Amino acid sequence: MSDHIQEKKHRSEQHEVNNWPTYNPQAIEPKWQQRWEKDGLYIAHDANDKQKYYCMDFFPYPSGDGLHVGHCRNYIPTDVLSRYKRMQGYNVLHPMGWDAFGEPTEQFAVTHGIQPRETTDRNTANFRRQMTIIGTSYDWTREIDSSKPEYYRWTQWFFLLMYKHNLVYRDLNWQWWCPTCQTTLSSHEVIGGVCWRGHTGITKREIPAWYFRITAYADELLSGLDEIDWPEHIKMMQRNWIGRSSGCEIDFHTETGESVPVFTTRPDTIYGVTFFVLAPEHPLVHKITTPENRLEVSAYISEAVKMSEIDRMSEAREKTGVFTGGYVINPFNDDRVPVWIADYVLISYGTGAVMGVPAHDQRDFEFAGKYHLPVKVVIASDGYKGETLEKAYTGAGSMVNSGPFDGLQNEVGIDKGMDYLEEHSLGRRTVLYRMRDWLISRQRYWGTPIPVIYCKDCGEVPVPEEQLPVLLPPMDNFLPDGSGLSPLSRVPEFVNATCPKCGGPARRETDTMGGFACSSWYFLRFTSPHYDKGPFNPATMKYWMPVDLYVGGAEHAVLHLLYARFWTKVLADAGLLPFREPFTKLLNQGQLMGPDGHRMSKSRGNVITPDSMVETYGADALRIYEMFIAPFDQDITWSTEGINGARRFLNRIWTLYTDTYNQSASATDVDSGLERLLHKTVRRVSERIDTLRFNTMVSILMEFVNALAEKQRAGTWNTASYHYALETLLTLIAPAVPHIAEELWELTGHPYSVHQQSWPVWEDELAKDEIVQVAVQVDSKVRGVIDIMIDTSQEDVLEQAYLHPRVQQHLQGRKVIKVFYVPGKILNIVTQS
Ligand code: ANZ
Ligand code: ZN
Repeated sequence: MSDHIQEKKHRSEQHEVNNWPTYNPQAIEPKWQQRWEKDGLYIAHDANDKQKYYCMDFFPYPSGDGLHVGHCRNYIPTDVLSRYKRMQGYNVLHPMGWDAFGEPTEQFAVTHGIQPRETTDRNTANFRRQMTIIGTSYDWTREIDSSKPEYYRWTQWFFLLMYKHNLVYRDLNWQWWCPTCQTTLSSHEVIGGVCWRGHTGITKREIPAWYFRITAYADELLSGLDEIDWPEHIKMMQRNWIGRSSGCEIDFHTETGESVPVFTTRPDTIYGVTFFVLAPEHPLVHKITTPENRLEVSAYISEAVKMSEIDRMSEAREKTGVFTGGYVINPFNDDRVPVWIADYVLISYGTGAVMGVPAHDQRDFEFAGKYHLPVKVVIASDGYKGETLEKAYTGAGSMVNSGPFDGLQNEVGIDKGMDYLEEHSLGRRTVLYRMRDWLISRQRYWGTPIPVIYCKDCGEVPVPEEQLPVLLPPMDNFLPDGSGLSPLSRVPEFVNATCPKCGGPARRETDTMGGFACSSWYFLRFTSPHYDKGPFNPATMKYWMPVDLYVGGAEHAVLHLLYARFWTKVLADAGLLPFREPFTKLLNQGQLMGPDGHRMSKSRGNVITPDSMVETYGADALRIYEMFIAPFDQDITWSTEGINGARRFLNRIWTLYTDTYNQSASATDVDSGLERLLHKTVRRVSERIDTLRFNTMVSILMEFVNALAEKQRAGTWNTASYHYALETLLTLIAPAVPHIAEELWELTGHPYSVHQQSWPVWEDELAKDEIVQVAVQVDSKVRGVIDIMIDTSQEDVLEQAYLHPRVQQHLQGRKVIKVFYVPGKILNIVTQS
């Protein structure tokens, strides 16, 4: 410790001597930010001869609360990558915009009693300011706002395009309805029985609404997943969401000869059918129900329709149902099978009817158990001797009690059964999807008006392209009034229109599109944000697209990320795009929790803003800290203690230059050890950025800085190699800590700007190294693992260990009394017990 103080004293004396300024991020950061903006340093130029790199963050809702440091975990690393790519000679497109339409923005306006236009402008300005003070290098000349007419005009244009291709339609249907939002929701927005905004009490309403026919692309949305570099869990969620199921329909018949098909994936179990179940909403229910069962059946139906599908599908819930009194005939063996209704059968899936096979389907097994229906085993496992089943047997086995199929392996029987069906016209092979069409209508004000007109004589007429945009009219009171109609229906000047076909009086559609329509194509708009002859300029689109790296939160796995893929495929089929997947590589950043370990939120009072961190520690410290605390995709808890360490690291860089730079510029000696270290460091930093491992990028920089400081202490610094290393260091840190790098670049007499320098290259021969992982223990328990170079000193290993958040956490409030280091293996920090 006392060494430390002495060193500090020594340095402060030095810079009095040198008259070198002290490190003052609050002064230098805004200065450089303004300069970069003024010089247009980050403007992306279309179609030049450089290779392009399109690096995009999810565009945010410009919420009124502004950004917290959690959001920066997305923006900082992509900024580092963009800066690095620019230095490598790429033409980088790194844009930002605002997902401004939609319920969140509108809700904020309601709460604060301000017009959404005004709150949107205010909030986006604040977001932009916050993004600027953390040193991001967005090309602000390409800023887009999905709620501006010059943008939503094209969202409407795409709607018309889909209309032309029969990919959008209007339908009267039972819809999810959120009584709090007072709007219909797409089934994609109903998660775990609550609306995506977190409201409970959602119900169903019969309402006409507009749908995008996303199911037409189900197969390609599945197969396309194999071509893209996305996190496996996101792909899995999309696969499950699409839910492809291949099976067959088997036609059962009522005793009066009406056909009632069922969907099944298991035709091999057809001889095990002992009952038949219709969804309560099935149209045949009324016909088949006998008079004596009618009362009970009606009572059951009225309860069942109130329940959400999620609840109805829940495996844990006790199965219930009622007998209709009717029967159907099994086409394979002419068995007479009783027909029940039960809420575990959904009307929206398959045919809304199920053949009950209690021996081999667990839901059917529970149902049969409850209502004393027979269980007939038709698939026998090895060694099965006719025992009573404890639960459904769902495994493989040989077919028994199955007429001509007896003795077949059941997997073979599935296929044979389907062949038999088709040969005897008893049914057909089919493929089903869980995914439904995408409901786009919202009965809310703050969204893109749906460009359709209704005429008494001509019916539904799309607004002609030349009449776009259909402008959202200003409204004083834009709240829903409980009628279930969009607030726009209260604006006569909006509603009353002229029929584009016959010129007669007509009525405008008053629903708006949900916000996910706006975000389904915005990545295309960034390639020519001011273009007005189409949604995008085909030439610049071709140059920039597809997006090379797309980074955002995992919560959009099946909403935005599926819709954007769908639009891309539609546009490709319309001949507008030469590719079919918009985002080549996708990454989800980890979440940054508040200091209390919870998600940051205003209501919890655990929000840390970039503003306060920049004010206290500087943007560069914030950047370094956010990258260092954890791997990019890992959740982690904020610690203000940690950002102190980041700030000290920057001080250390600063003093490297304070103490030695230019004191002997003419040195010619070569320090071959240092040269090797430099080449290694360049290689390792490059590799880390390439693979988005920003946390270890920082530790490598720290090691290098320590090595240089060590030379300083030892007095072995005055070599040509050392001076060269100091110069190179500034280019190496420029992407991560752009301000301090620029300031030191200038102070050391280099021409502006460090960000326009080429990224340093390494020589393979010099850059060989060996990285080892050291387990860090606190009182002999492993609390973390850090990557270090084999020859790192104990002191440096310890320093890195202290920066590890879990280690930090376990050292909190404890006094370190001893440290043991087994080089390259284990570091044990012993505290006072
Ligand atoms: C008979 C059977 C026997 C079934 C057996 C399964 C096992 P996936 O794979 O998810 O597509 N099913 C069909 N339509 C349904 C509906 N509308 N509501 C609830 N369940 C429905 O599931 C297909 C299986 O789900 C179908 O195959 C059917 O039950 C049931 F040993 O038919 B099975
Ligand atoms: Zn008309």
